[in-house]
Amino acid sequence: MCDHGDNNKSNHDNDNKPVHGDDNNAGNPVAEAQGETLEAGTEQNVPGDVGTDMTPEFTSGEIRAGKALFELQWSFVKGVVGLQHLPEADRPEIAFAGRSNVGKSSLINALVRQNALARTSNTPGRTQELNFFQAEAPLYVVDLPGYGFARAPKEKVDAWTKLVMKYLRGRQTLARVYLLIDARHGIKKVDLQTMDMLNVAAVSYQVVLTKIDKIKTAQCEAVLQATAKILQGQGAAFPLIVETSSEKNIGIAELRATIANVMKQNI
Ligand SMILES: Nc1nc2c(ncn2[C@@H]2O[C@H](COP(=O)(O)OP(=O)(O)OP(=O)(O)O)[C@@H](O)[C@H]2O)c(=O)[nH]1
Ligand SMILES: [Mg+2]
Repeated sequence: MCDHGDNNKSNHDNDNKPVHGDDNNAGNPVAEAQGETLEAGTEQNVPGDVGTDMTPEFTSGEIRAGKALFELQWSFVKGVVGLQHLPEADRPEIAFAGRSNVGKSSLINALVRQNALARTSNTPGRTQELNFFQAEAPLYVVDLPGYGFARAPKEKVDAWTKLVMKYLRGRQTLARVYLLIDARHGIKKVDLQTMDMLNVAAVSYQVVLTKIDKIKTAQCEAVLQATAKILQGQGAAFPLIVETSSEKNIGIAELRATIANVMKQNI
């Protein structure tokens, strides 16, 4: 998937192109999202921008389930500044974590195909609350403030970093954390600290490389290998890495598919 030359818009992101296979749940996107993957083993794997050992391969059913999940109307529920304000833990949730400016909010917007559901900015420290999003599906999507450097007062950054870590450690219904890593920089010390914390708390997490449009294929392959090597020693890490570009819509269909799988496994 690192092979992302000019023509490398993800094969799976042509929203007008139906994926092959019967469409028994047509008209009911949630049922489709939950049902299609049951047959996944019988469907043909989707060819295209997958092909390293550690990048996921998906069946057309899984890709379709992901697509259906994020075709739903996603909306903002609330911004949380203290754990006492968390919404009721009545459904699985996934959260997007990572250093400030890594592209968490942009990735959520790419998933839901909306430019401004989650607020983004050039300035590190844009997201300052735990922002919850929902749709007609049993899943919360949570956009987290970034850790590391942020252009905001230190006390504020310390407070939201503490809140994020507490949330990540303690939220019962957190089904998976998507840990975003800027593909230009790879895993940094502060990411390793977060991974350690998630390992200790036994919270499942999966690494997503972001902004791969900004680097060449060889560099992307190198960071992918280096990341996979680090993940081998991490107890709670899901071993497969998703490489993405929100800007160029690369890897977004695959990420949707992993999320649909997580939702299915947790309801
Ligand atoms: N080229 C490129 N730029 C991206 C991509 N994803 C995000 N960006 C840019 O990176 C900057 C930060 O994006 P955000 O989505 O706000 O990052 P964030 O991780 O939510 O940042 P905080 O909320 O501050 O922690 C913005 O200027 C985005 O336009 C990508 O895939 N490719
Ligand atoms: Mg943000």
